Amino acid sequence: MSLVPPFRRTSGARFSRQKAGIIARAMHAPRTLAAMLALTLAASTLDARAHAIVVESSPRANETVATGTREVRLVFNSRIDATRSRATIDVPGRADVPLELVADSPTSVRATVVIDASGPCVLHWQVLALDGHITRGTIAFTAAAR
Ligand SMILES: [Cu+2]
Repeated sequence: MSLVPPFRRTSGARFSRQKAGIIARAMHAPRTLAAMLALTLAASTLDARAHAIVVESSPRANETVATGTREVRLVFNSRIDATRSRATIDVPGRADVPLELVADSPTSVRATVVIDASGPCVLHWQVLALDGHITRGTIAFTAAAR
């Protein structure tokens, strides 16, 4: 210990402080980026969860159902305000038929529709999620006389 010249110790200590500083700086940027990315992902996940997205429907997209009186049901991934949600349906011969939505559960609504003829149908839905965001979408299906 006493044999090591003082300048050697000093320069050695300086070198390692410098080296440590470079490593710390080099690691700081990726850590910050990773943290920001993690926050962004967390925020977008929360946001996606808060928005109402259809997770189950009847009819299902591209399904073929029998003509007649059918029940339409939409299940969402989050709670919705059924009173501020709307749906219309295009059925063969009639377009934009308003549906009377009934709250089925805090996350689902249902309605009854009469489909008189065979052909393509499109259900248009618009719901208000409890986070205040409105989402909308369509579900296309086919009606066939049996
Ligand atoms: Cu939302």
